[in-house]
Amino acid sequence: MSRRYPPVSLVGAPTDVGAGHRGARLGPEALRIAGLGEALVARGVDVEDRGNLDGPRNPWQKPVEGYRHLPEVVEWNRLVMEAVLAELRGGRMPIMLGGDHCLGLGSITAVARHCRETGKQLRVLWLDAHADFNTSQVTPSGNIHGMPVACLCGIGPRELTHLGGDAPAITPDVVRQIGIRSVDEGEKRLVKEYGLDVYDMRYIDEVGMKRVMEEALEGVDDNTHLHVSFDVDFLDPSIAPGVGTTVPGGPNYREAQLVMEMIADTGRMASLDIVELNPIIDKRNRTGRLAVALVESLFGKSTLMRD
Ligand code: 4U7
Ligand code: MN
Ligand code: MN
Ligand code: MN
Repeated sequence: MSRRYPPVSLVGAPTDVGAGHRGARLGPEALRIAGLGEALVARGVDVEDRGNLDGPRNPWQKPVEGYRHLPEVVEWNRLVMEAVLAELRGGRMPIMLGGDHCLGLGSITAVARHCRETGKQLRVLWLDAHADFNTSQVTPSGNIHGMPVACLCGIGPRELTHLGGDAPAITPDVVRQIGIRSVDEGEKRLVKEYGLDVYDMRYIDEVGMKRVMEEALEGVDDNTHLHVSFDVDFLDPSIAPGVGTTVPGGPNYREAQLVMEMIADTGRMASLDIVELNPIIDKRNRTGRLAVALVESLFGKSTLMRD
């Protein structure tokens, strides 16, 4: 156990307002019950659990003009943005426990602002089966958890693109998307147009996860703030069934573990989202426990040979 980690704050955001299935609101509790806090303490990390943010309930309505629950999504993201920014300014590493992935918008908006304030270079690793780059015009569902990357890059409703004041919060060149295997037709065009750096499953199969991670982490240096946005549906559904939108053909346990270990090796991870865990669909919180095991790897848990 060589590396020292900054103090961590767990920030629960129990909502599924951005999703098409209900249940991701139980994600924070499922992660706690799977022992997330205890696992970090066992790694020698100073952990504060801030409890859960308290946002609007899920009204469970149909989309309006291409967005489902836009006012509620805005409100939850404001809360997340403020909470994450407060932790960063206090010198702590926020771990945002979702909740659905629309919350990545608030979290990364805060991180980007903090990077501007402190002169850090931002790198976002987006681990996901999906590109989350839809807009109201092209979305097949109206679910805003399919839109946060687009909103961060300045495409989307003003309330979301301007969450942190100025837009865009980030430029596409800071993002590396890994594990992608489900991109909608219109979304595909936008991903290409904006030049997102996508390591899809075909590329992972062809060159292997080690090289993918080397490429995705290239240029990360001592002045880099590395943000990891971990959508649990990144993982293959055979090992992680407890998510709302499973897509077959994802990374297996060993590949996922290598991703986390290689991130840990950089020593630069400074904020993390764990999102889309849906214990309602799960079996005995198996997916929550897997997520915790992978977070242990993110915090340097390794075999005897590497310690
Ligand atoms: B997640 C989808 F159509 N693309 O927009 C959409 F396939 O945060 C899924 O990555 C979005 O889990 C999934 O509704 C959002 C769909
Ligand atoms: Mn996602
Ligand atoms: Mn996803
Ligand atoms: Mn999902």
